[in-house]
Amino acid sequence: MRRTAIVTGVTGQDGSYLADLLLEKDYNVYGLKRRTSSNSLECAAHLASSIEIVEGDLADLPSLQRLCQLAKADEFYNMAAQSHVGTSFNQPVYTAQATALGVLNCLEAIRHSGLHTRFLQASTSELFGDGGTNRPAEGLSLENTPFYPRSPYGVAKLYGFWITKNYRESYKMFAANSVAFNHESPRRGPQFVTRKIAIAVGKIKRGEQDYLHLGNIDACRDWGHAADYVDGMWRMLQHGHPEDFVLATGETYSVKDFCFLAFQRAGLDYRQYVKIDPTLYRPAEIEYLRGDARRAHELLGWKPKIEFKDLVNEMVDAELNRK
Ligand code: GDR
Repeated sequence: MRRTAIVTGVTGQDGSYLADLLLEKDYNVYGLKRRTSSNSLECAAHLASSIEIVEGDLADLPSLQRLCQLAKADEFYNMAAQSHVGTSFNQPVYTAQATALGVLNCLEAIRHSGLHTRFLQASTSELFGDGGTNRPAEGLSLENTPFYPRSPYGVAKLYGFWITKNYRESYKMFAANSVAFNHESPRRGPQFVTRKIAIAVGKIKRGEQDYLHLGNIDACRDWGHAADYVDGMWRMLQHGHPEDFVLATGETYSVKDFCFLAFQRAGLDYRQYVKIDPTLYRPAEIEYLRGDARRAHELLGWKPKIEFKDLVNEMVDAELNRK
């Protein structure tokens, strides 16, 4: 029988890649979309005729309850959030409502639906902060790293992580957290650093922009491709029992490394174009992230396929080809 899935945040990068994957696997997909005045489908524009788009909001429990009753889904993926770390310092209350309480609303909607819908919470490496002073050599993992979030976003995600675990233990729900390190693509929102760099390379190459202003370019991230990460999330809901898994590449690069490769792809030297703007520094920063996803590899057979350099090239090429 054809399986059915609900994807919140379907108009974003992760939600749209996940919907692509589920359609390939012949699922019926219901995508939750927040009402906005522009009414744009953003990353989900190509999905308009192949999935059911339903308007609703993570902060509005009745809209989630209606969606659960309508879809009678086998799987529910919560990919929606206020997901920009920098913004969370300026909008901490909204971030808590969407990114923390939104998870509780999803779980409550499923619990009271009477259905056995499996739940995936898109959690994050931001739970770890920078891993503390004794950063493990093999990378950060749920087994070896205490949580120490460094932003209102990270703190909100921490609530989402624990409430998912709590509902799993309290109500025997199949509910799992994917603790994903940074994952990027040409569909990444323009305010995140990788896409901001890629867009700037395209504009500078076309003569539409002179400089790129960035904050902390020494920050290091474990960057993978979003298409690989949604596959990991799907595998988590096919697993024999609900568990939380880290998804990461195990490699780390600085923002400066990203700039070097991105500008090089366009035949440019980043040092001539990148300017540091101190106002883009965050009140609290995570300097270094590298994950250890060996458990996902061993138990789910998951490994990221797309390498860092290929990710940078794909993102820059998409911008260079933009008219
Ligand atoms: P991050 O992603 O905070 O790691 O969270 P982001 O791309 O915003 O920042 C990465 C690093 O780059 C530094 N940086 C800048 N960042 C932005 N956005 N803009 C700049 O101009 C800039 N200059 C330097 C940042 O300080 C940071 O160190 C992402 C989000 O997708 C989260 O939702 C997700 O949970 C985590 O990844 C895993």
